[in-house]
This record gives sequence, structure tokens and C-alpha cells, in this order.
Amino acid sequence: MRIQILTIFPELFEPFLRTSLVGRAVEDGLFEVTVHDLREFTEDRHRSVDDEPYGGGGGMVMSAPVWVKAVRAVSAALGEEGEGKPWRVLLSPQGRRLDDAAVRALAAEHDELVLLCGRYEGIDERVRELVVDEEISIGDYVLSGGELPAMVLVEALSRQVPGVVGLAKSVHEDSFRRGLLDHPHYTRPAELEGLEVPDVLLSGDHAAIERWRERAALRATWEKRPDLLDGAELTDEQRRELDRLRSEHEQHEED
Ligand code: 4FV
Repeated sequence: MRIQILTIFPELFEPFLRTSLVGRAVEDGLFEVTVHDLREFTEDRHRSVDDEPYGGGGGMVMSAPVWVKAVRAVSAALGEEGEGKPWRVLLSPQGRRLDDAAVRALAAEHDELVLLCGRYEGIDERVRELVVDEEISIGDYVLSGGELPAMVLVEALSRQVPGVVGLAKSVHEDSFRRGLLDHPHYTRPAELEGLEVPDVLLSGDHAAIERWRERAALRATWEKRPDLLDGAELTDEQRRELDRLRSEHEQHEED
């Protein structure tokens, strides 16, 4: 996968692109990320990328011409070497909500992405009409820029590239793929302030451990994100556990 990022703060990405899994994936060539300073595509000596909003209302709006020129330039660079037109994504609160399914779809359908990171009050609407294929939001809150959302998307996409996350983690990945939260994790010490590690995890009985983890993932989802349960793929063990939790819950309701 190859990603081009357009931003007025390219320095924000430096530590991210050389650290941990993403850093190693880029180093090992499993994943390519190129960051461009939007100001490189300005034509005025002030290298301005924003202007007063038509209709007033305070704040500044990012200008369309520089964005259109920049997206077309980096897309052309990608297109020449790549298979086809890169998919151009604007990170914005108006976008499709990013979730596990969205990450998997993007990774499966596109090998080349251009990410647009906005700043100020927003971007001139004509940028969307001229050079944006999709808008993606990381959540219903307003940030000061699209850079952090772009990093969230890059990190999530990098974990879909074979070889980036080790086996253990891919099992971890799967939990969300099946629509459930992950089971609890424990490590040494076996006892802490009276809190003990569940015996089954010390038993060495891997079948029993797997069954415990399945039930625990189901219970965690029931307690913290019951909204996920309808769409979740449940094993028989988990279906039994859910029925048990539901009848227990009804019991409490009646008491
Ligand atoms: C955002 C989000 C976000 C809006 C105006 C940048 C800011 C500023 N992007 N998910 N939530 N963007 O708040 O993706 O330009």
C-alpha cells in the first residue's frame, strides 16, 4: 500500500512514521508513506493556503486552487507508477465513520491513497467536488486539524498489510473482526493487591483457556458495548454465555 499525505504541518508525521509497527513497516518497505507540505503547491510569495470566508462569520477557510493543484500533482505521481487512480480521502467530521469494517474495505479496495489533512474552519467546498473521492471521520468531535485522524487511518491500514502485525496480534485483530471486544489480558505478578489471575490461565489447558477467553470476550462486549452484539459472529460457547447473561439479567430485572 502507498499513501501520499498533504498537510501544512508535515513535521507532525515524522516521529509517527519512524516509530513502532508503522516505523518498521515503512523501514521494511511493507508500507509506503510520503508526506507533502501543501505550501509547496502555493504560487504566491506568502505561500498562503487560507483566506477570508465568503459570507463572513470569522475564522479562515482553506483555499481550493492550492488543494486542487496539490492533489492532482501527487495523484499524477502515484498514477504513473501505480495501477490506476489513487483513492483521495479528506479527513473531516462530515465523513463516513471510521470502524474496523471501513478499514478492511479501504485496505482491500485501494492500494494507493491520497490523504487530505485540513486546518482552520475547513476547506472550500469545491475541493470536495473536484478532487475528493471519500470523506472519513474518526469521531463526532471537532479537532484543529486532519493530521491526527490521518495518523489513525494510516496506523489502522498498516495493520492490514501482511507481515506488519505478528501472529499474536493478528489473533487480537480478529476479535474485532468478529465484532466483539477483546478478552481480558493478564501477565506477572499472579497476585496484585488481592487481585488474582483467573486459575484457568495458569492451568496450561489451552482448550479450557480458549473457551474462557471466548466467554470473557462475550462478557466484556455485553458489559461495555452491547450495541456490538447484534452484528457479532458468535461461537456456540459465546451463544451459550450470552443466553446465560440475558436470562441472568432478566432474573435481576424481575427481582
Ligand atoms: C476530523 C474528525 C476533524 C475539522 C476542521 C480539522 C477538523 C479542521 N477529521 N475526523 N473528527 N477535522 O475534526 O476527521 O480543519
